[in-house]
Amino acid sequence: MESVAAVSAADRDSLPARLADRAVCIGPAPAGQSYLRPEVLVAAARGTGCDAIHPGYGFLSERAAFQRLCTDAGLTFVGPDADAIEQMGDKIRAIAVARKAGVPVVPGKNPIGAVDEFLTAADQVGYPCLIKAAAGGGGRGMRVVRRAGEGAVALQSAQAEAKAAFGDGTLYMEKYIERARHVEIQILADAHGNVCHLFERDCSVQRRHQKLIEEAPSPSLSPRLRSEMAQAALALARAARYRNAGTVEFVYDVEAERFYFLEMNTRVQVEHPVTEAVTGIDIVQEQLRIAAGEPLSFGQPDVRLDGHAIECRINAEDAWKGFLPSPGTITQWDVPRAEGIRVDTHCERGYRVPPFYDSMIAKVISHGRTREEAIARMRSCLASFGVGGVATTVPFLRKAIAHPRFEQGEVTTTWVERELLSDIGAQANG
Ligand code: MV4
Repeated sequence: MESVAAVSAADRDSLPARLADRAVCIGPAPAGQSYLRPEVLVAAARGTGCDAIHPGYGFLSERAAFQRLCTDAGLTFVGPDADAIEQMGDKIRAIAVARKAGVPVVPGKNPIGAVDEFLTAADQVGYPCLIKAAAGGGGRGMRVVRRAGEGAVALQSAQAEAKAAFGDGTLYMEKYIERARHVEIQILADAHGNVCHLFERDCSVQRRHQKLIEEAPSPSLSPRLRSEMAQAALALARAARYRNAGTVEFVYDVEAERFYFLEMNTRVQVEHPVTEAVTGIDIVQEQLRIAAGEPLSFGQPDVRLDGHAIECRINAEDAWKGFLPSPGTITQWDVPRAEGIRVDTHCERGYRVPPFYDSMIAKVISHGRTREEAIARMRSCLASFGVGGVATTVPFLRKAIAHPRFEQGEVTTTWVERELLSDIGAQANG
């Protein structure tokens, strides 16, 4: 397969532009004038003779209208169809599909309109509860409500925020699971009725809903719960007649040892390499097979867990200044090569990290026979990971990986902000 990289002016001379068979410039550096312009991307694909567009994991990857535009232009969109994107993009519809498929959902109420409606529902499910935006996802526009008196203000501000951010102020509420882990199941489904899961990833190490470290398998799940969660994800994918790669996100209640469906992401995710490491399955290759109408290259019995994998996201940010972005020219780029280490990056010495985009500059994935070995390999890789010219999250990640709570595999979603940052003397705010 030949590849064409669609790049903005800022990325014209970048490593991915050179790695692709061809690169085509789709506009000026600001994303709104390049990567976020559906018509321009489709025209560039057609103009270079492409058959398909892989949308990646940012920008337009979960825009139903972009999928439709591709299809109408005779291009294959490497992902699910527009109806599936739309259905899962509406978190209330997604919950309805999950419930109908017999997947556990968090006690709550949707949608929620007036304050009295919220208060009645909150009395039933109990405090604390969580207000979420139907058009949100990924944690944007959420409000924890700890007592009835906070309800009115929380509802009003959540609605205003949702309306401003998504153009849709529809809200719903759930019981807030306080001691929670974020666990998600990778699925792949082809056009021939094969729906397989690739087990789970644990993404509990987050700060402000930005994932920092992910791993597979989850250190917190028993084999029984792992299997139940995977079956739940398959049931949802089947009920949604889902095709291509997707991730079914759950919240795992550590105290009750129960899991609940949260939402489904209809794209390949940043953290997919940990799943590739422990299953040996190339997820992007399977996405391309599926999009081409071919069957999956494996069946469910072929999917077995091999060891443990951890991913650290390396961002051009200064964790000691509240994760302040640090764009600029990379003057040193020494990436260790070692057994059980994969580094995905678009960076090299001399590259200018643009101020326009996400600050992630690399992903380090370690793989070992055990979690201990994966941690040891990650630790040794981070110890010799040398970047100059921009601040990075490497020093922060070294401390996170070495923290006893992480080593014990015991952290919950609030760990970074409630414990880790003060333990290591980093600043929680910019
Ligand atoms: C929750 C939750 C606990 N209880 N819902 C965050 C991302 C989005 N997909 C949904 N998220 C959560 N939903 C209920 N009912 C915990 C999270 C959550 C989280 C919450 C606060 C701070 C950090 C978090 C990290 C991951 C998940």
